[in-house]
Amino acid sequence: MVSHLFKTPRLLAGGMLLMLITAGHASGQDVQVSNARLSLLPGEQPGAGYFQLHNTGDETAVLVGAQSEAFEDVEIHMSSDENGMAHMHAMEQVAVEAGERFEFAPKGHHLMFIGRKQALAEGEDVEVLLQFGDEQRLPVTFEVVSPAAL
Ligand SMILES: [Cu+2]
Repeated sequence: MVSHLFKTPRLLAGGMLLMLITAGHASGQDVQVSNARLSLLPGEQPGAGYFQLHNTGDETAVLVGAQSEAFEDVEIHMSSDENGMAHMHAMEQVAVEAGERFEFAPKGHHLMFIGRKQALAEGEDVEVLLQFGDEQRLPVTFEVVSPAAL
């Protein structure tokens, strides 16, 4: 997490210098997304997007939203289990600290793809634009998968 802040003063100074040099660069460019897949249920039900987000930058990356031409709306959701009942609710944002990885996974955080605008089949690609708090946008290709494949 933030353990690098407590290393020797020399390393700390080096880190601060690095931060000064990279200041002005957007953290959105320092975010890598892998294993992006979109699980589609039949009919009009929304799809769920899962992926791993790796913040390789020096600043906290804050995911604030997403959009896709293939859907009317994309929301950030978090699933939870309350008294044995599965719930999910929308989240304003998800913050990933510098150097951290964050998993959007079944039963946890996910992107909810609402209002499909076009037919999508397993194996097809869906282009999604992830939006970060510093106005950066990161295009990510999600592969459509069956819920059974997760
Ligand atoms: Cu959801």
